[in-house]
Amino acid sequence: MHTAIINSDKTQHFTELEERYNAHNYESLPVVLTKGKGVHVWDVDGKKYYDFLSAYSAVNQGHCHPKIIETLIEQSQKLTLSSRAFYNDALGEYAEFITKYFGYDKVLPMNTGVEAVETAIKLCRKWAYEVKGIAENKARIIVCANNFHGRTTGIISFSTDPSAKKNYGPFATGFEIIPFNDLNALAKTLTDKNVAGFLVEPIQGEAGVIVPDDGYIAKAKQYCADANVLFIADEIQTGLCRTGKMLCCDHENVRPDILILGKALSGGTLPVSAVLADDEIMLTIKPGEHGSTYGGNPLASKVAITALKVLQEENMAENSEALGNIFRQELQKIKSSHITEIRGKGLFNAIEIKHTDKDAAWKLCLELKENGLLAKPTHSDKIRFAPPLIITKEQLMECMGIIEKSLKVLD
Ligand code: IF1
Repeated sequence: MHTAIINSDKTQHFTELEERYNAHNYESLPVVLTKGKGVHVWDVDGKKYYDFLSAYSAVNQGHCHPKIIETLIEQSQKLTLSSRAFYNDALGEYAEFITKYFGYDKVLPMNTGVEAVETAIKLCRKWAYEVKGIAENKARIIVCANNFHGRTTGIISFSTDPSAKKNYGPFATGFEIIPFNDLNALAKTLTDKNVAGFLVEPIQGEAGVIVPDDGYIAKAKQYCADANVLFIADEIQTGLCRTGKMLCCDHENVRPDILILGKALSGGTLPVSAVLADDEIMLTIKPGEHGSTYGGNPLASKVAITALKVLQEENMAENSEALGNIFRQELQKIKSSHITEIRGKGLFNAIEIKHTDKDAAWKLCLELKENGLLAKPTHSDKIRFAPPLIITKEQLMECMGIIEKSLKVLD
């Protein structure tokens, strides 16, 4: 546990309330937020911050985007949930919209990201047995070391992070872990005829924004195609313009066999996730075999349409690409001996901190907070910088000043 000086009664009240009654499954930065608009959030004392986490890329469109909120309010006064026991007049419209938007035959709607990953795994296995012809229970799915795909018992079964797994076993089988960004390792595992799919984040987020070599995604896709293995892209965090293209796979003109989306699919208003695939894969799941009470609800359906529309209307991919380049250039110019690496694509970036104090990244985040910018350390020595994609160049330059000033705390 890190300690921090809390110098406001309100902050103390709300942090204590959470600590007293809420499970201790997070170590939050000591700031209590009450309002968000665009690239900014405000704490309970009225202090304004730039949000450089964007709720882990769920608010790519900016906090409380007016069009998304308008849709949310409008639909919430009409029909929020029908269950899939009946049809509703929003899901079909959404399904048509999102499948045409990304170019797939079908969508399977879920809620959280991890549910969508679970769905993709089930789809992949069904396809393996019913289309590819793998013998029952023999299908294997290849994943990468240092992956992050969520927190269910199924998904953590193939995590390599001890803190995600310890004392949560026994674990599910049928997964093989290979190093990320290693085409030889992939080629080797693909010789096994029981391999059904390769599940990968095009850039590893939780691992610290690990960008693979140029060509890795395209070649991995090609190797999978040659081996009749499904290429499954977890774009929950990298998708929806975060990395400077609509999908991170677009950087290499790769169309995944199964595409997984979440987070910004609702612009941060409610949990909405989706799995996209063509009929050969999607129609292997039959009525009654998979679903979710809230999946495909009318409120989520309408909100997701608007959330996707505004990404395009406001050119968020282009802005992410352009400002991401500026961000990394400007960061290079700040000559801090404590930054050992700057990496990223679009507005999905991270720095690595080297310091004798192992709490340096945490301390830097506290200083950034003091100076009006919120970011969160990961793995103790990395900080992710991922502002909403509507940030302007002027705002970004102001943030560079905050970062430069804050880095002095480490001198
Ligand atoms: C937490 C990380 C970010 C994801 C990818 C699936 C999911 C996620 C690629 C699951 C979720 C979140 C979850 C959040 C922290 C966060 C995170 F550091 F853990 F990895 F963003 F970088 N696939 N990522 O990134 O989606 O079920 O949460 O909707 O605290 O666990 P979910």
